[in-house]
Amino acid sequence: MKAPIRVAVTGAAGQIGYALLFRIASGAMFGPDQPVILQLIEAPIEKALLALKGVAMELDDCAFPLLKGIVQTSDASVGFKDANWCLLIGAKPRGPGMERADLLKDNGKIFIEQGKIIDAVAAADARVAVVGNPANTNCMIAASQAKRLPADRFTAMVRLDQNRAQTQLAQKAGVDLTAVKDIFIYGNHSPTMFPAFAHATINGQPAASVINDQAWLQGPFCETVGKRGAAIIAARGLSSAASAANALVDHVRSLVTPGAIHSIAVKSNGLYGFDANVWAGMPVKTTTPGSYEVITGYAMDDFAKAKIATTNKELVDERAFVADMIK
Ligand code: NAX
Repeated sequence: MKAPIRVAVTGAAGQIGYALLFRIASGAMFGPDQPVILQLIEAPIEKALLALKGVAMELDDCAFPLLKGIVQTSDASVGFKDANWCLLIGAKPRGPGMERADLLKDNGKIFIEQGKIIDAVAAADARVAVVGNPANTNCMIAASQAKRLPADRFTAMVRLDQNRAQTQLAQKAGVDLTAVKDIFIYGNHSPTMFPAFAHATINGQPAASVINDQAWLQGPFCETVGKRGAAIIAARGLSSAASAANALVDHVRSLVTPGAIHSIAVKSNGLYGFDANVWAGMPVKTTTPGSYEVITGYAMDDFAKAKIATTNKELVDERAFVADMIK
């Protein structure tokens, strides 16, 4: 039996946490032979900590063979201690009438603190995956605090957008989901992100020629993927949770599987028209478990360049809002 790995999860008693923890404990994220210790971190609020206690009781009641321990805490320095993976889901939601700049600043404080603590106490091989919104910029903020851990350990999740795009293409073409490959998300996890349909394939053929409807690809397809989160809130009365948790399982699973090709948001070095040092969704190939290289060489047409410019501008604007915090 392998030694257990420590997986820290913030916002563990929230919606996504509730849909996620059972899948980590069952082996879906790290594989059926990898034991885990869950280090669950919640806000120091009585109601949240009580809810966390209930979640931990349910985890116990599942009798998962791979689950070797549960830590419950509101102290991040306890929760991130020796963690091999830090899954940052907890964030402040946007309240009524709240400006985007205020949301960025309030979350900035959380992610500055968590970035510092992770850098101080997490395991030497620690990897960080950010889900809490605005995920890309929160990830950049957390990474900005790290002196020990390199920036490529910090990734933000765009996998839910990738999964949404894959399903939309399969449904439009009337093919099985698994026939769709190489659909990657560029940019911000927000309605501006760009699902680069021109590089996707369906049964090995260019998706654009199989679907043969450029107006749909440029219009309704991009719009449906971009606004899917809002459509789910309108239908369910709550934001995406199970699909977000599933996407995080996929994000981490792909990152620990050498050879996997997928989209994650990583620190830009100027590729594909993104400003250096914003965290942007890109195609990557996992090299060794937890490490990746950005896939280069995809050609962008004028439509793609314009979409990337828009999502890049949003990322640059978000960075400007928090620039004074991360100096
Ligand atoms: P919930 O409000 O259900 O849960 C969030 C939990 O985080 C709460 O239990 C809260 O007490 C806790 N929390 C707040 N501040 C904390 C802190 N400093 N330390 C530890 N815990 C803290 O939200 P949920 O639906 O689970 O969504 C969580 C985040 O994911 C939100 O920011 C949401 O916008 C974001 N999402 C990101 C997605 C993505 O693709 N990147 C998709 C889904 C989701 O919208």
